[in-house]
Amino acid sequence: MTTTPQAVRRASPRTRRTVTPPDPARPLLPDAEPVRLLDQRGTPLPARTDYPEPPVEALRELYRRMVLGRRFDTQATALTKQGRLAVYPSSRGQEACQVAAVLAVRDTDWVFPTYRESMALVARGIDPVEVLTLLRGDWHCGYDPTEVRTAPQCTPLATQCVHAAGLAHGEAYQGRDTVALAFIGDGATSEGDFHEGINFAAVFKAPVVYFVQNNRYAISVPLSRQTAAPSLAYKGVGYGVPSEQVDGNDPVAVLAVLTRAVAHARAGNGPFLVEAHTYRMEPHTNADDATRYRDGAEVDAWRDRDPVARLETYLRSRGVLDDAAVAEIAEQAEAYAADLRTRMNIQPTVDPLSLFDHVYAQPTPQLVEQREQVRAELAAANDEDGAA
Ligand SMILES: Cc1ncc(C[n+]2csc(CCOP(=O)(O)OP(=O)(O)O)c2C)c(N)n1
Ligand SMILES: [Mg+2]
Repeated sequence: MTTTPQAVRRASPRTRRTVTPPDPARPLLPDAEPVRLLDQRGTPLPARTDYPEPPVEALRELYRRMVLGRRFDTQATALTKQGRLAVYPSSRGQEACQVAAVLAVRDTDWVFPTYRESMALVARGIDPVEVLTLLRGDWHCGYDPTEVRTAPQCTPLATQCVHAAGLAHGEAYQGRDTVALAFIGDGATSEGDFHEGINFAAVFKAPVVYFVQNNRYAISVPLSRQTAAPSLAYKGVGYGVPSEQVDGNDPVAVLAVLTRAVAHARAGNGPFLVEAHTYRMEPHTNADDATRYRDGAEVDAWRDRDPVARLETYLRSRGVLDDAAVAEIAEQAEAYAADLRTRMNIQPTVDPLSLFDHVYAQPTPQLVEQREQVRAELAAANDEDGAA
């Protein structure tokens, strides 16, 4: 029965009811606690219907790529010490995020990484030497972004959030069901481009998953100096974007949450934001000294939540991983690192003028002028060498 204003007026105070409209923000809100499917030791927690556990074969593959990813990461750090790599931002400790994220998307989807995501890129199957080309300083990007559907790693913070929104919108506009996965750090969520990108994606229902790896620091700036928000996941809600928070050191939960976020975006429901709570075990890059701003006890506490050990314990308890399988995967990781070492020890020949290629589809007049300047300087230097 519809209640007319007259009916309300006639009703006695005892029968009058106030109808509270449903809260439109409710379906967007993250869980109060990060989603967790394994405890710190790798023991399964009660199953959840909203985040079903991924198939066990997917978890085994996740483990294998996390072990390879960690070995790649250690090798890359060693290459900086040998002078083979200019700089390397390690993602040790963030393996669950790096690997589960790329396993949650298809090869036909697009990934938008930052400088931190070298491990994610190798987990996506990109040649590790091509991944490290940027960090060696040889080229803007070592792989062909269109071939591997992975944008170049972004160093200007948060710019990838805008690129991802544009690409996802364009793909949807052309009738394709491509999803864009944009990685971003905790600190970079303070940048304007994050807000502009997520707002655009929300308004145009662009299929983007914004994946915030909250590793608690932006170089030396701790999260408490970065934001007063109760969780970075709430930053999506203000833009009308459903958001979730997850234990970023629980590989099973990260894969489950991202799988649902990707399905949400692919089904035409617009963007989704996931915040993963994790920790950067190494300094910001090899050029940073983290002991100047954080305490060893804090690092040790996170060592106890190691994502690789946690998944290994779980898979062993499920009977799908044993000593022989662990040893075989470790051997694969050693062979992978040895091959990377050998190939990174070959000094490449880089044409300095190639610096100007592929910056814009059509070079700007300034770029043409700069290129000519460099060409003339190189020619003059060559003449001097010849005359000497
Ligand atoms: C627009 C811009 N401002 C500042 C910097 C310098 N910078 C490089 S990394 C970084 C910290 C970013 O921290 P976070 O987003 O948490 O990512 P993380 O490095 O922890 O993965 C800063 C300030 C930059 N690269 N771009
Ligand atoms: Mg950070």
